[in-house]
Amino acid sequence: MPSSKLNVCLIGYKFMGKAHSQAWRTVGRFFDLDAEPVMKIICGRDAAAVAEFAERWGWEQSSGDWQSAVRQDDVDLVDISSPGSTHAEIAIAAAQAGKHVFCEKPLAFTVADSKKMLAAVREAGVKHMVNFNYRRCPAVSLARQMIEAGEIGEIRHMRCTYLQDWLVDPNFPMNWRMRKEAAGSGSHGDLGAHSIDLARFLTGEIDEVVGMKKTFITERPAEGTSHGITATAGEGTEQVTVDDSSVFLAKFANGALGTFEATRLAPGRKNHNRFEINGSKGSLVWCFERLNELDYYSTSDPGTQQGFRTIFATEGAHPYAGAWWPPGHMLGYDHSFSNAASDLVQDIVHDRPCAPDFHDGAQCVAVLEAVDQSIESGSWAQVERIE
Ligand code: SOE
Repeated sequence: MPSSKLNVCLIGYKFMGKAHSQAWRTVGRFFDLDAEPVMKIICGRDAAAVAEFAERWGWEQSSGDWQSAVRQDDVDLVDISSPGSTHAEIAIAAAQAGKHVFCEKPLAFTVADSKKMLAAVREAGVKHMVNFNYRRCPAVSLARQMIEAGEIGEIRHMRCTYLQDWLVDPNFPMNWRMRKEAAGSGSHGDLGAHSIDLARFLTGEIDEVVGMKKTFITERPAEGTSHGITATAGEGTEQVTVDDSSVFLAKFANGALGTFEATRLAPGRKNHNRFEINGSKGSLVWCFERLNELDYYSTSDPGTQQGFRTIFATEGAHPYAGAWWPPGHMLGYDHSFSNAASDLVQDIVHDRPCAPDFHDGAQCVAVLEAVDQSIESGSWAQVERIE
């Protein structure tokens, strides 16, 4: 066990709170880290519920008061897993208290808030990371290595689709993810943000966009209880204030063309986060529903043998995979969170920049916002470059 410790304060104890708790529970056991993450304190609005969660998941303390918790002397890192509407206030308070900050996506709802968050972490000189977890699926990290090595040549197209179906049923009740004030937007910010991050990670910066969004089911049964993406109905109905579906076209700075589609209304698609990249020498295809596989087509294969091959990214040589199970023993959703936690701890200990950091988070918000501007104006919109 390493001699130094990194005390974590987690905010949020629902779906993302669980995913982050699982990461903090496992990361130090599978990875050789130079500091031991300690599950110091977890915060949530409902003090009784969060106390129960702390007991179940092994957090040392729990609290209903995040403002005090993020300032505790025995906290080194604040991990924000609460809804998007809370990110800016918590991240800025944590940075001002001198704590490193890990934040769920999207970083914020507006470029203006993202810039304030970026300024706060820069001013405080603390480490900052946004949890775009899909970057850390081994097959996706491998795709990046292959692109950097020139395996598919010059990129011409990137096709991103992020499709889910949990809102197909018009009787699925409201939860915070369908309220603009809590979620910022619907499929656009929740799912599109992931695709934009993968696009920036693999293909590069986006210069211009034009898009459209639609809410097909405008009213739903009111919320009774909700957890993650499940909910029970209460009395009456409530107006949906975010988009169900969003699509946009993009021009990348390197000349590539992009298409993006995000929806929660695609029957049969559960967590269909997929990209296809076509380059001058080959193509790469990945989909979260088969997250361990990366499909690769190379124009340099002999003519008689050309075709997509499936790389199973579960060998020790593949990014992150070696830290887990013997070859072929498959990783899942939760591993991407642990992989991120591992990089974050090592970046903090060794004083290295994190990726994706708040600058990446802000640049992603700039793309989301430019799409909204294009919808308002009915024409292409320039994406602001964040300093
Ligand atoms: C719900 O649509 C959700 O949980 C997103 O909020 C996550 O970011 C995504 O990874 C899976 O789907």
